[in-house]
Amino acid sequence: MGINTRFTDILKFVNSESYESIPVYRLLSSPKCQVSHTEAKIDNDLLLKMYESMVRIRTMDKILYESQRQGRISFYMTNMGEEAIQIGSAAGLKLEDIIYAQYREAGVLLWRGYKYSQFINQCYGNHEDPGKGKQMPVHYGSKELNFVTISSPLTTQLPQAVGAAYAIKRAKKDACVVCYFGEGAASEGDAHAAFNFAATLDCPIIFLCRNNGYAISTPSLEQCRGDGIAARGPAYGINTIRVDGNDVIAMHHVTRVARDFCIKEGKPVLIEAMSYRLGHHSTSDDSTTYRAKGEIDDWTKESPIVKLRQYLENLQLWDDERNKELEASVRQEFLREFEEAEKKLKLNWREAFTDVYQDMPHHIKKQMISMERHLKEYQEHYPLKEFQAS
Ligand SMILES: Cc1ncc(C[n+]2csc(CCOP(=O)(O)OP(=O)(O)O)c2C)c(N)n1
Ligand SMILES: [Mg+2]
Repeated sequence: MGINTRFTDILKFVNSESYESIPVYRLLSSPKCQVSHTEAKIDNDLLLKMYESMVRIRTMDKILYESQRQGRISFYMTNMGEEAIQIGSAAGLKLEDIIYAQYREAGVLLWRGYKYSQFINQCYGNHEDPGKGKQMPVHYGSKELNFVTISSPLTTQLPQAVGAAYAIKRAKKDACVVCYFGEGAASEGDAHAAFNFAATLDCPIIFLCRNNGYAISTPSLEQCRGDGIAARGPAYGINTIRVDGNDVIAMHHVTRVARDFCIKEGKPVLIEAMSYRLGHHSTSDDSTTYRAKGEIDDWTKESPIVKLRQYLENLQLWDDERNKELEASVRQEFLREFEEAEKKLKLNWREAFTDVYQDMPHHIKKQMISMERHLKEYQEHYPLKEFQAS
């Protein structure tokens, strides 16, 4: 079996209560907000960059969320409350590490250098969107930034990420794969396959579970029994840690140590980052129908931006004045990009028929020709000016 076998004549079932619950690694202790471990300390410039990035994500979320509400884009998903998971982990990685994300990890892309204009172009599906408007908003991807394009079906990224990690190992690269997923996605069968392949094939991958309390309307308490997602790690033979996902310093430190372990030992790590989804699941959801407002208010006080700001103020690195300036300048910058992107044309409508097959099959050609005729006849009913002419 590969484990030390011991025999007993005591008949006893083992369950999650037989073990102590896995503790949550935390450095920024509230309300004093002080880092208790020197080894994890981050220099001030990096701390300020992390804070600024978290504010940038929050600003983008607010504006793109509102733009969906105004009917300018079809859909949006916010990252609110989970900025520390994204920024802390991203800062603990190197660009050559390959990211497989779910959909609520825009901060990781931002940290890697994805521009506001690129986020907006994708959400608007204009002619500068590399996905040519064929994906839903927030399904970002970037080859240059080693960020594999998001796909909607949950958990597909996990086995794929393990395959990529195996390839990295065979190529003897000094890098790892980082695979983000929600605690809800962990209930899919693909999660089991991924954990087991990663463990048995010794793949350098960090499984980073964002436990934000909900999978749409299903609270994590109903999602699984036992000691959460982290408890599964040791059962697969994977080094595991649970961390306070609202503590950006702990997130950063854990990710750095996990990365070193993955690459040095050529083995996987599972991180369960505990946090809270402050926003609705998506713009198609109204979370007030299944959770109390008081719960959201309590978590807002514990949110990672608030915690990091308190810490920076304790260090006298931050104050109200600087905060106002940052918020205003980031908002202005975003709105400038936003106005530009709104003017950009969408691709020619014929693009809707391409890129599914390498050679367009006869039945799709027929559909395209009939669309052409239809648009000629009824052009006044369509906003053709918003599309490239050919
Ligand atoms: C295979 C599959 N089943 C169901 C869905 C619908 N769905 C989209 S997101 C979601 C909840 C996922 O929750 P979680 O993994 O916790 O991520 P979170 O949204 O909380 O970040 C569900 C059920 C889907 N996209 N794919
Ligand atoms: Mg969730």
